This record gives sequence, structure tokens and C-alpha cells, in this order.
Amino acid sequence: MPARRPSPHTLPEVAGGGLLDRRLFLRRGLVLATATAAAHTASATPDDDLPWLHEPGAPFTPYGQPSPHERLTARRIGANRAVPGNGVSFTPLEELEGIITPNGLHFERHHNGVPQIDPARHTLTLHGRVKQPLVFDVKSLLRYPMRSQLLFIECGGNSNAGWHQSPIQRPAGSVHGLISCAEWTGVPLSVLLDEAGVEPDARWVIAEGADAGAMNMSIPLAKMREDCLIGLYQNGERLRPEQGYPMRLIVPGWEGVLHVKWLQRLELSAQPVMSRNETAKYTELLPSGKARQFTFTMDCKSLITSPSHGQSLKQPDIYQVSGLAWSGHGRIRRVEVSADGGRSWADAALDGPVLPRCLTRFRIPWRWNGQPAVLKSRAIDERGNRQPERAALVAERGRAGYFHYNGIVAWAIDDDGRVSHTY
Ligand SMILES: Nc1nc2c(c(=O)[nH]1)N[C@H]1C(S)=C(S)[C@@H](COP(=O)(O)O)O[C@H]1N2
Ligand SMILES: [Mo]
Repeated sequence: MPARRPSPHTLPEVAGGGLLDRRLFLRRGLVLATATAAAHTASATPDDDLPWLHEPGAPFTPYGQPSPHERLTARRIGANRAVPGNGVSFTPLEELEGIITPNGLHFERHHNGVPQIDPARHTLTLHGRVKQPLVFDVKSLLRYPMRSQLLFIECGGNSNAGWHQSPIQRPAGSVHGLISCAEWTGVPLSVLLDEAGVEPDARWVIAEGADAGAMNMSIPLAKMREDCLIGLYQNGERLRPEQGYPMRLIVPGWEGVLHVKWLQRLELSAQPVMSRNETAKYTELLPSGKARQFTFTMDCKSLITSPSHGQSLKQPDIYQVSGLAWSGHGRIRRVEVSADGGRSWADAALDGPVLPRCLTRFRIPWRWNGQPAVLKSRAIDERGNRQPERAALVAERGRAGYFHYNGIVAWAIDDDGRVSHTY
């Protein structure tokens, strides 16, 4: 006789509000009730009604596109009408699975639009406090030894609606989607610095883009030596123009604005340059009157993407709660989920491999009983950094808070199963 499967409806909770053991997804016994019900009740369409079973398919194409049925999975654009070319587009995080952002959906942040650069006429100059200034064209850089790494890039302004006094009602990606994750391949900066020879008094590298306005930022030389790349490839193909074609700086785990796109100049210096984006912007006043400046590392953070704002649970049932966690300090060690607004917490399962400064997908089964509930997630990284409750973050950073929002995100489920953002 086959062993009886435990009914998911009688399984013990591991935390309040119906959270179940994360390992249940690994056992064959737990199939979500909605999934089995759907599989049993769906009737197969008669073959005659499926034209693709009877006609030859479409011909080959040189470059693949998503199915037209998926055309609504798109970046959401938040352009600044007053300043053309200045704005953002958000990655629709709630519509994606896994950790990799497809290249066409990588978020964008441009201060001056996307320059259309001819790689044959673009160079990178390495100069300043070096023994031998060097100029690289794209072809010569492509011949250097390269390294590939899966890394997130997050804008320092991501999630900044979290500082608003009341919760913003927009899909998760349209609030928190100024983060994307890709495999970046390029030339380690340390190789080029060694070739040029660094003067002993050099402390900073000033990176400049070839967009109109020549956006520039200062980065400590030590970080550049440690793990920065001249990025040339994104998920296996050459960078997209929106991501800095033909080359950009990759600064693992650090603020998005430092990942200078359309990179054309690296100047070694004893001092930072004090550019607009490290003085007037990407700095903030604290309640003490002191200002935060050079806040490089992106903090430990997580977000439930399913269920999330705008989605709706059809009936009391077992659901898969899933989301993303990341930290600019290293690997995610643990993600906890609460279904009772933060009174009790349970460990979520982490999809492997868990990589440093990369997105990590987490999952946990949840039995929703049809009553109002509040879902939250909180991440801890390998250095012990914890994602704070929103109230603690606001108390620490004050009303002038604008950048580096990493507070816990809470989704309220009402008794009709509708999901909205709550504090
Ligand atoms: N040259 C240049 N580099 C730039 C920017 C820019 O406007 N010009 N925007 C910066 C900001 S603020 C961010 S968050 C990231 C965004 O990278 P992405 O558009 O590839 O997502 O690029 C950074 N690099
Ligand atoms: Mo940014």
C-alpha cells in the first residue's frame, strides 16, 4: 500500500499566521493544493483546436524575443519630463523568477539619456597619479584576461518611497525595482593599474562617463584594486547601450551611481573630485546635523515579491511566499518571514548557490486561512548586518532620509485576499 501523504492542511505551523516548514517544498508530499486542484480540473483542449500541432512553426530568427503573450513584462518608466534623459526605469521584480535579470529588463538610471557610442571611436584613458598613462581602445581591452561574476547593481535611491509618511501603493518592482542582477564579465581593474604603475600618494580613482555631462564619481583606489571590473559583457552578450556600452565600471556591492557607464576616463588622485553626485546628491543630512557622504556599500535588504502589492489570493490555501534578499557586504546568511506582522518569524529556504553581493531567492510555504494577515521578510548577511524595521530606520536617519532605504517591507492581505503595501 502506498504511504499516505500528510495533508498540508493539518501540518504544524513553524510560526504564527500559518507559516510552514521551509523544507516541505523539498518533500514530494507537499504539492500546493491549488496546483493539484488546477491540474485535476483542467480539461485538455482537443488537438483539433491547437493550430501549432498541425501547421509548421515560424522560421529561424537572428535574435530571439519573448513570446508575444509575455509582452506586458516590461520595465516601468519614471521619466523626468522637465529634464529629458534624466530619470529611471524599474525592473518588474514581481513578474520575474530566480535571480537573473534578463538584459532587456535591467533597470536604468540615466542623468543624460543613453549615448549611442560607436565602439571604434571610443577609448578609455587611465592617467593622473600613475607612472605611465595608458589609453585603451575597445578592441585592445577585449584581449585582456577577464573575470565573470554574478552581481547585483542597486541605485542608492532605490525604495526611497519608503521614507514617505504613508505607504505607496504601487507594484513591488515599481518601488524597489532599481535593482537588477546579471553576470558581468570584464577586465579586473587591478590588471590595468599594475600595467600603468600607481604613484604612492594615489588614494582615489575618478571615473568619468562619455555621456553628455560626463558624469563622474570618486572611488577609493583600494576598492578598485580589490574587486572592480571594466564590464564588457552582461549575461554573456556585450553590454546593452542602456547599461553603458561599450564599457562600464562594475563596483561589487557598492552604490549604483559608482558603476559609471560609457566609461571613458579613470584619473588617479590623492583626493576625491567632489563632483555633483557625491556632494549635492547621494549624500544626506542626519538628525544630528552631520551629513552622510561616501555611503558606498548597499545595505542588507530583502523583499517578498510574491505575494505582493496588486496581486490577490483567490481562496484560503497553501501558498509559496517567495522573494529576493541581498547585501553589499557579502553573502546572505538567513532570511526570516513573518505572517503575523512581525510577532513571530520562521526561516525561509534559500535557493543555492548563495553568492556574495548577488541576489538570493528565498521561499517558504504559507497556509493562508482567509483572515487579514501581514507578511514581512528580514535578511541577515554573513557579517551579521540585519535589515531594520522601518520605524528604527526612520528614527536613525530622520526626515531628511532619501537614499539607502533598506527597511523591512510589509504587505497586508485583506479578507478578500487583496495585497497592499502597509507600514
Ligand atoms: N555615465 C553615467 N554613468 C552612470 C549614470 C549616468 O547617468 N551616467 N547613472 C548612474 C546611476 S545613478 C546608477 S543607479 C547606475 C544605473 O545603472 P543601469 O542603468 O545599468 O541600471 O548607473 C550609474 N552610472
Ligand atoms: Mo543611482
